[in-house]
Amino acid sequence: MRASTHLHQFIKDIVDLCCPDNVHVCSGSDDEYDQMCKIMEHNGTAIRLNQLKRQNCLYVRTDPSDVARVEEVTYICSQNKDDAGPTNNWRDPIEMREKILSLFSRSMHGRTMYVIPYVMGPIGSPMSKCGIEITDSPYVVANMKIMSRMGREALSLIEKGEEFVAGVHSVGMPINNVNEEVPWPCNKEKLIAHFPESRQIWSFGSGYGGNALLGKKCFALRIASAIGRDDGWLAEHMLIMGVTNPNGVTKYFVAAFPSACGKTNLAMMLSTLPGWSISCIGDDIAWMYFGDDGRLYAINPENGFFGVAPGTSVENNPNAMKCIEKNTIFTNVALTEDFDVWWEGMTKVPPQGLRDWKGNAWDSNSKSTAAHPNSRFTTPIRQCPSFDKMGDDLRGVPIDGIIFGGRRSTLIPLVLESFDWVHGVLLGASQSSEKTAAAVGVVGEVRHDPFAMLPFCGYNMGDYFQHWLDQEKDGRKMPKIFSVNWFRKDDNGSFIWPGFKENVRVLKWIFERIDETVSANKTPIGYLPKELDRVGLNISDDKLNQLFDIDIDGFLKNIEDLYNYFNIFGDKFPKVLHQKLNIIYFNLKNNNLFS
Ligand code: GTP
Ligand code: SPV
Ligand code: MN
Repeated sequence: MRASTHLHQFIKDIVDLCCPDNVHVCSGSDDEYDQMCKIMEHNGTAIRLNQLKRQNCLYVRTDPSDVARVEEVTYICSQNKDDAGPTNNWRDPIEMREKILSLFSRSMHGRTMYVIPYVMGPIGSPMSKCGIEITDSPYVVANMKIMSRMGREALSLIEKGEEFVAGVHSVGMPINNVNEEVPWPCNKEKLIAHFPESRQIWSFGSGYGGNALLGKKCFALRIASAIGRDDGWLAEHMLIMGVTNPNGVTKYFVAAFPSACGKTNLAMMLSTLPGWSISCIGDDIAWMYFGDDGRLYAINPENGFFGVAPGTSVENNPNAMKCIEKNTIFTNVALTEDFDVWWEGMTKVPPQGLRDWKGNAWDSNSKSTAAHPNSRFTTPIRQCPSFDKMGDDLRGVPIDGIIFGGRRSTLIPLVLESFDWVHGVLLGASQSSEKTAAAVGVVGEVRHDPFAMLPFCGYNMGDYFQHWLDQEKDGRKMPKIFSVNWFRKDDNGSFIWPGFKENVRVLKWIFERIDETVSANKTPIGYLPKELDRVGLNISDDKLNQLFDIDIDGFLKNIEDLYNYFNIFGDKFPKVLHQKLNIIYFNLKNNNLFS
């Protein structure tokens, strides 16, 4: 959509459709944020936490039925079915519009409709983009204030004629003679529809996370990936981090891991290696483009973290613990007697007198967890002690390394370097991971999740693979591509690799491979380290070898499964990726273990 006349028409159309009692155009001010908090406290949505322990923090419990992204009812409504591809749910845009009109009709009755103008990306960056989210949820307003550049500046850009992505969100529970206000209004029926051609998003029935904060997955990944396809850039489910060596040289990496597979933890980690340090630009989404100098640049479109709470501790992620000391919204964690928060993994021993995420008294013998496994914190990025000032750079940061990862208890080595760009793209396309609680469904099942974008690619994933291949051009300095897996388990089911801050040892190897200062073993599946820096780390040779063990039969089976999987893309699956896979299969089969 373009220009302010469209904005006013858009607002009027939604008022006519949804029939709210009031309209509030958000300024993004701190007073307005306070007002949203007060409304949530008044409605029982939120509790204010202990001011001495968590300054200006809110505690929120959702309805137990509304705790994660709903992939089954997420739709890409492109004109042609083929443009959504085999990995997305597709609906005809005209049919979907009818459905939307019926769902949203009077859906905001009895509520205030908030108009949220926001920018994804640093204001003034040529890469940044504007959005409008219309919502009937004060929880969404408060979260969007933390997660995006929200308010007056965004509005004035749009009023000056900037295009914007239009999003409409309703919790789907009008207040009338049937419904009274409840702490967490939502609807049993949920629907998240994207119109990539007209750049619109409609979300109904859920108030939670990626379902409701439309700037995040809906805009910055699904719609933006389609814009990126058209305009030659990439919108990715990736963290952005800086790694600085003892000589003071900084390189920037991006890393794509599926939901709840370690992006936030890696992005914010503290290094255990003397002289090495890590800085954070973003923890979830990267928008990337090749600059005139032939280098790949990345910006973080977001302005906050919507991070997984369980597992976060002073030990594992001290920077995250610092972030969430103030100005943070906690959703579906446990509540302590003195109005502080707790979750599994925060401390070894849970405090007495906890209330669980459903509000019930909880005891540590209980089979259920005190915090929901997908409980989260929303916190401003600038509160991260390792926030890198380059995060505000209008051009973005130059990327030297791209990392793909997943949660795999077997097979996939701790780290591996691709032979070349095409092989790197194949590594991305081949990603699979054990399912986590971030989406509704069975946890633990291994599923294919190419580029960690399975739930987030707004167009045909076959075209998406080709779009990645097309990035390689003469005159461009292609980043090296790596794969990592922190989650390999031993026969007892324990993680072999300590992970978290020790991951810096892997980052060091990656850094030095890019610098060409460290050698590697060439194997049929890629380059593996000859050795990792183990100074100060207590891990046996045997364990380390397990992390790099190539199970040939296992890999052959894995590749056979990949052939089947890639078939779903038909002619859209790029031939060069197939050829690359054939070579790897052949070399494994013939035991060509090279060097
Ligand atoms: P989304 O926000 O859903 O996209 O997730 P994410 O990729 O940012 O995942 P996050 O860093 O929040 O980690 C999710 C879970 O994985 C947490 O419970 C972490 O404790 C755990 N985790 C993260 N890094 C490691 C690691 O290196 N080793 C192990 N064993 N667990 C890890
Ligand atoms: C994810 O699931 O990858 C998230 C959380 O980052 S949500 O914003 O809910 O999608
Ligand atoms: Mn994510």
